[in-house]
Amino acid sequence: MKLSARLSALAGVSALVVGALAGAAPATAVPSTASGAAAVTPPDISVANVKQHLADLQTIANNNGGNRAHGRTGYKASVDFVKAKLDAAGYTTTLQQFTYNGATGYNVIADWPGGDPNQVVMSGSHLDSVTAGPGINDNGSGSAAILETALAVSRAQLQPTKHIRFAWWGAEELGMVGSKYYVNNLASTERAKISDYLNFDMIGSPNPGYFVYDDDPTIEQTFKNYFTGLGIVTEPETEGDGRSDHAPFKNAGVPVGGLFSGADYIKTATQAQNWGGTSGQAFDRCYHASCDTSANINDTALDRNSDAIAYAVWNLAAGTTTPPTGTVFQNTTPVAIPDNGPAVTSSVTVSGITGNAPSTLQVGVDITHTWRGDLVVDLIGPSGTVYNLKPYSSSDSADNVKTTYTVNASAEVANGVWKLRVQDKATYDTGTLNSFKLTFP
Ligand code: DTR
Ligand code: ZN
Ligand code: ZN
Repeated sequence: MKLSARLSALAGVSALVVGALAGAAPATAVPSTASGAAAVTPPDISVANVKQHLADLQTIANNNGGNRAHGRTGYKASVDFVKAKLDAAGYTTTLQQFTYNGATGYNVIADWPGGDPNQVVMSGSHLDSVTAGPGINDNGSGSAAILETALAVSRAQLQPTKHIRFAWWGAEELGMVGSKYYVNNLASTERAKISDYLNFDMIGSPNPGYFVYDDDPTIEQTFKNYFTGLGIVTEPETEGDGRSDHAPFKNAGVPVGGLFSGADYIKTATQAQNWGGTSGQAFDRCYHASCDTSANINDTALDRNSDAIAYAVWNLAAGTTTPPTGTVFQNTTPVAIPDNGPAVTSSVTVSGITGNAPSTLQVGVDITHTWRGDLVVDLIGPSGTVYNLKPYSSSDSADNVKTTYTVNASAEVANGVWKLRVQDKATYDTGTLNSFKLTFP
């Protein structure tokens, strides 16, 4: 561990030094600064993060016979992938099972705790592909975008007025089987609580259009406001009304809306003038084909539509971003991570917290690394209990680990020395543990 002069760096921070480990860098505690409700500023959704989810879904298809279709192993792997991320982010998740064509299907339902249970803003995307291919635009794109939006809600620790729910539907490609199952099995009292259902099916088409469903006027206007702000014209979605998972909701009387970047219809000359791309060609020439891979995505469309989703969720749920009300302990001394070498640690000393650690301990990790799959990251509590935050994954070639994990540390006394342990388990890439932060809510 590098123990170089970091005190000068800390001097500029108006933080209280509460603990210094013998022989380790000081940890700082930033006291709570509750300041009331903040303005509703939707976050900019990182298209890089959305694309990483798409790369992961592509890998799942590659490892499971080339698709993620209902009843195939690639579908269940997609479900497990999405659910694990949501669980780690603090969502209450439910796997809803159904049977279709003799195979078990799954919907993933994720509820963000809080908000008025009688007013639910729900966003959904189908997670299944056709059997012909990996289904990255149809519908990895919607699935990845709402996943990243859900993670952004968690990062903001949003305390919305309305309750926020997300859903990933099974077997849409076989006739909206999963979403119909959900709606049919929802008590009418529960159905009546859904004030908005937003659907995202194909939002990164390679020759994109910007289509807004013209169903509920408020939802439609919300999306239009976003695109108007970007100076982008939109058109009402006409490529087959009722051809996706919003249909069962609409039929049950739920206000619906959504975004769509086009499937196998042909882009007109006027549309190409407005949106760029190629007229006389389909919005998605790989629609339902084996070439619907991670190469079949227009990054700009994916980026704009992802931001539009967050804009709509934030505005329709009238969120207020929670000011940081917790107590923060952090260590900002950089620690080099040796290549394929021994584990390194960064420590903070927690004091002044009564009783056990929370079930929602926030563990902020900031690591720069050129191949993060090499890294195993663990939190070690004062008792010595190890909480794995990130496993080794040879295939995850993305850079960096810059995220906040939620850890159930309620079996552990809060006060004491907590460590973040990082080990690089493979050769070629190295990096630095830049900071380690614990937030006690
Ligand atoms: N349901 C689609 C594709 C699709 C076709 N038209 C629309 C309109 C609105 C949303 C989606 C679609 C599929 O999964 O194949
Ligand atoms: Zn689709
Ligand atoms: Zn489809």
